[in-house]
Amino acid sequence: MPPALWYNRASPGANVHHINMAAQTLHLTVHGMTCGNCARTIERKLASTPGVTKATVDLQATRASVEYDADLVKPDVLVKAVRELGYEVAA
Ligand SMILES: [Cu+2]
Repeated sequence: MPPALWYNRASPGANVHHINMAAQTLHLTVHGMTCGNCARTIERKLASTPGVTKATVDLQATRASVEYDADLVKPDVLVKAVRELGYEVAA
């Protein structure tokens, strides 16, 4: 990656709207994923849930990490979102 791009990504102001957020990270163990599409489906679902700033799913580790604003969304909502897709969640 060119240095200029790194600079832009790290530039002050990029995360300004996050400053007052009650940022939390939730780790979930997700069972039932069989391939990368499963992981991506869960990632997309979580990332599109209001209040979620970032969602990453590790298929091999059967683990999901969700960064969210505790003022906007609660962990049980995130768990429910994954269960609605048909996967088992052990929080
Ligand atoms: Cu799959």
